[in-house]
Amino acid sequence: MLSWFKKKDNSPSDTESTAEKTPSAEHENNTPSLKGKGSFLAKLSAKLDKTKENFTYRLDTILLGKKEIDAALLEELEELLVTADIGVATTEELLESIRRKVKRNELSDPEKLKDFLKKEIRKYIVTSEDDTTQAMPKKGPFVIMVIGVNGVGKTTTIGKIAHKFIASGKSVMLAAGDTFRAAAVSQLKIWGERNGVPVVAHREGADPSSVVFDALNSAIAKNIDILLVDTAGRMHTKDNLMEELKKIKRVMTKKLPRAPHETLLVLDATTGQNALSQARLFNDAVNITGLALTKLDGTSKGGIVINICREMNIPLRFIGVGEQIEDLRDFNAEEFTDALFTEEK
Ligand SMILES: Nc1nc2c(ncn2[C@@H]2O[C@H](COP(=O)(O)OP(=O)(O)OP(=O)(O)O)[C@@H](O)[C@H]2O)c(=O)[nH]1
Ligand SMILES: [Mg+2]
Repeated sequence: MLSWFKKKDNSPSDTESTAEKTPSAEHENNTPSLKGKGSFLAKLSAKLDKTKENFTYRLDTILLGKKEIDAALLEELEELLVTADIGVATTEELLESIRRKVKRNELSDPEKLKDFLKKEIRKYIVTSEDDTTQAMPKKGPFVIMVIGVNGVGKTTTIGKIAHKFIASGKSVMLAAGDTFRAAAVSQLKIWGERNGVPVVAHREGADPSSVVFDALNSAIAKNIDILLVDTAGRMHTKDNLMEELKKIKRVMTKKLPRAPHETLLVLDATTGQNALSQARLFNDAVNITGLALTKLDGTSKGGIVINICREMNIPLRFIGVGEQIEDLRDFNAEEFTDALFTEEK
């Protein structure tokens, strides 16, 4: 879990590598045991079922019984890729590389086409995978500010991330920076109770920056490892929202110069292309360092993963595959494509 903590540290001098501190529980999903890996994959594959119905199994139907890769087949493939929300540009590129291979006689068997697609799709995702490093600061908590429009799953994702950190032995605190609705604070408090972690909250309508400032002070005083900051997804206007987020960041910096160490944008996979426009909008306003894509279990448009990785040069950290506390996965290109292309139904 939390793969970006495992990567080698080459960050500036006030950080240190946590590689040695990473508890073994974090490696549970990377064990070489085929059996373990198999069931892990099978579970992910089952969660992606709607996308598989719409993409993988339809791809099988298109390829079934075909003798050659001709224009008609490529047309069907094009429609399939576009409807799976892989994106027009990505679809065109994929088709172009298939045509090139076919022309050079390097690809003629429709059965091999599936493998080729899988490899190409993985390449898109891998190239966008993170090689920047994030590590625990020497002083103060590692601060993760979670942003996104309303309803995408910010608060739920915070609850799930807290669970992952707790499982790996880290101490966690939550900050209720969404003061726009009273219910937002109580929802975060429920996640706090579920995880057994403290929640710093003020009352509805309070200044989110002051909540976050208090939370930072408290986290530093209590030697907390990870501070997760919830934010509002809705303000009176979009500009208000962006200004609010910028202000929260500014206030944090006053207390901890490098905070937030991660600005995590949560996107809802069921909104398809809309997720991409949100990513651009937020990134223009506040510099996003990581993405979480939720509700992949509820959509047939899981191809959006490929689209987002290709279009946004921001690492996809997590995918949400359900409403339960354990339904958050570290995103891994290989696992994802394996799960997407596994045969079992
Ligand atoms: N199926 C599914 N549902 C999810 C997932 N992540 C979140 N949800 C659900 O999405 C709904 C909205 O989640 P919240 O966490 O309240 O979203 P939010 O972004 O905090 O919303 P606001 O606070 O209103 O801005 C809830 O019903 C969650 O249970 C996921 O990965 N899969
Ligand atoms: Mg919320």
